[in-house]
Amino acid sequence: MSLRKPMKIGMACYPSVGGSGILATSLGEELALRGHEVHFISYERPFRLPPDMPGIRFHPVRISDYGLFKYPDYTLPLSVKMAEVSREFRLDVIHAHYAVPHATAALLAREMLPPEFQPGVITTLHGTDTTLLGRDPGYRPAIQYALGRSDAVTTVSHFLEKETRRILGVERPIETVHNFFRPHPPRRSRAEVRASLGIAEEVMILHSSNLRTPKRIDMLLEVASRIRPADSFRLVILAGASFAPFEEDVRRLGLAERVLVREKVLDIEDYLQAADIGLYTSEVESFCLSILEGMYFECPSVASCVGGIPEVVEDGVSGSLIPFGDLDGMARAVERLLRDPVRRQAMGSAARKRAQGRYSADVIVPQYEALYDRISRSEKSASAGNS
Ligand code: GMT
Repeated sequence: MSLRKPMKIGMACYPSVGGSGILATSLGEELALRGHEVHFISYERPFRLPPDMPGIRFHPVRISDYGLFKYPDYTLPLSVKMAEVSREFRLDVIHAHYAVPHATAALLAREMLPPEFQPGVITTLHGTDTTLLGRDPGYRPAIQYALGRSDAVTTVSHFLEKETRRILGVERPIETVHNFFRPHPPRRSRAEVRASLGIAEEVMILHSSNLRTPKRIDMLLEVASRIRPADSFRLVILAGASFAPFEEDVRRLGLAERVLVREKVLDIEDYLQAADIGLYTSEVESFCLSILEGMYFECPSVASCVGGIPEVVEDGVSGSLIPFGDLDGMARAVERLLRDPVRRQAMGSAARKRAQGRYSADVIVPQYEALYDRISRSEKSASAGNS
């Protein structure tokens, strides 16, 4: 329970497997545990949101498929739902995770409401909303508008803050609030999980992602094919999307015996505790929540030294960072950890210490609470001034 006054918070996010939705879901859970009322607004229930949790409500956005529309529209029904929920539950703030379309929809929702029902709008940028869509002329002006009009803008790393200023030319204050993780207790033991995967003595290397282009799954498999001895490890891929497009690469690289794939896994903690080394070959990454998740279970990662990853991992202490694209360098870094369980353990415990000290829910969630508090107070005084 938090010492702060309970607030009513609208949480808009993607419900599917992806860092922004996962972070928003964990934040909602944490806020509910601290006594706040959290209203998730999305086209589906976020996949990691526990059912029937006190303090959490889910409001689905219904999308109509009118024959007139070649492409169904989501932004308008989303903003109408946000306005409805704001009015009915008197939301203090709407927290939009990922600029498109959540931040623009939240601003539109606010415009639809009379002053006394208008919530504050906080936008959290997660990554590709800046690094990819921020460069797309079809989205850029809408993102710039949304960032300019939000009451507060946060980014999940200092790297993303700088990129947002550089790519989108934003001059307003941006606050970095890093991602966090609080593991749920695993349901099975490490031995049970490894047995279920058919892993005996081999070292278990874990990769967990939505397999999107920036994750460079081609490079992940290439690195795996260069690790020696080849029979010393198994690579377990927790795939947030279909792995089918990569099956051919697995065969071509002779990895059929080495790679195990599990799609859309919910009990990630089971796998995290069973893993020995994480492997991440991303070309861009604003934070990389999956690395942090592993760190909690004393699993050090070998990762590309890109984006916000150096804010998460201290190279040589809590993991190994290798220049992007140096596939041999990555394979050698994995081999060093494969060969040396003592080093692996030392890095694993440093990783856990760093994760708990800097990126725990207890460190990060109060930063969001303070922000909501600040924004809802300034909103209230602004609407009192208007009436
Ligand atoms: O998949 C998503 O939900 C968003 C995705 C993205 O592409 O923006 O992930 C980002 O958000 C995560 C949570 O904040 C970060 O851990 C990821 O590093 C980040 N991905 C990229 O920057 C590529």
